[in-house]
Amino acid sequence: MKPVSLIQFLIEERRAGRINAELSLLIEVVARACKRISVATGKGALGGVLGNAGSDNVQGEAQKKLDVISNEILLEANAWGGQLAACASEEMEDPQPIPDMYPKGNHLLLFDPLDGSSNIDINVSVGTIFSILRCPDGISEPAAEHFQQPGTEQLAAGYVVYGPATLMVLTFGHGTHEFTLDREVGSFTLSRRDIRIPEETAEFAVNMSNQRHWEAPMQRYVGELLAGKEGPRAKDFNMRWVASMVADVHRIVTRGGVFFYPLDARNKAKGGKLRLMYEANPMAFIVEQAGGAATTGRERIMELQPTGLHQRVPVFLGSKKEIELATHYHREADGAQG
Ligand code: P6P
Repeated sequence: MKPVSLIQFLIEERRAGRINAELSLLIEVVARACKRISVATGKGALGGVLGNAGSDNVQGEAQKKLDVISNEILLEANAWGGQLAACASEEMEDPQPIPDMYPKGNHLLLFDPLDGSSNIDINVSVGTIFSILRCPDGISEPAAEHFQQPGTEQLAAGYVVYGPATLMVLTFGHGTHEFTLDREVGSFTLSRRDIRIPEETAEFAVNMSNQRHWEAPMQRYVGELLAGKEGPRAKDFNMRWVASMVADVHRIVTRGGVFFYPLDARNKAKGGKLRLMYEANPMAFIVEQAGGAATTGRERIMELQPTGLHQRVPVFLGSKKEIELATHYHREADGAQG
């Protein structure tokens, strides 16, 4: 079968009326920026880009040089195209307006420019996560509150995983699709159309070192997985934890599974660890469009009304039946507590 490039795919989708020209162009610009990030991450020690930047981000986390470089690449690529009103990033406290000398568009772009960057120095897959929203009408200088829209308002979401291959997984509400970067040609080529995540799984991803801090329903749910064949689930489960959300989610998108970053006694005051606007919401959109589910353990992630640009939430996502069961345990425990 003749390979379909990302650009050809987007033209097909425009012809079918599933995407407009501005959004199509915006996705192409993001894809091009991620190709540059792929080159930068691929240089490793030879590029002088490993190690810490010597600064902290808005989350108070030490920034890697590649965090800052990736953020700059995405900001520069998106400044002049005319599709955006502003950008927001994990690496920046406030939204970044489009410079006055450039045309502004009707979209808002949010991103985690290099998620899992603590893995860079050990050469484990990292990734870019992005989400695209509509800019409210009449707003030329979007502020944080204009970005704070529920995940159901997303026009598109995607991630690019920089691994042995560089892959982009993308949705704009009509299925979830995967594109592989053909480095010889320099373009993303469609490699999986209409991905489906199996509803059942025997593979889970969670940082087990936090187990003693989890809430009771999470202890119960994971305890049953660990009990395996002899336990109430009557089957054995396998565990994977890359500690790079994009890599863990891509495994689930590829072969099923579930991913958890639950509330625990240490992160409860902050609302969780992972960020709603540019990690949980885009991943939830991608997973739901592939037939999976995404909750906080209590409610659907995409229905949350955001209260802050860098708001943190618990994340349960992946194979539908398992997410439903884990969420049921949490709701049941809440009900029991009254
Ligand atoms: P832990 C990476 O720092 C990240 O934000 C996600 O990519 C990843 O899933 C999680 O944190 C890993 O957290 O506690 O295992 O280091």
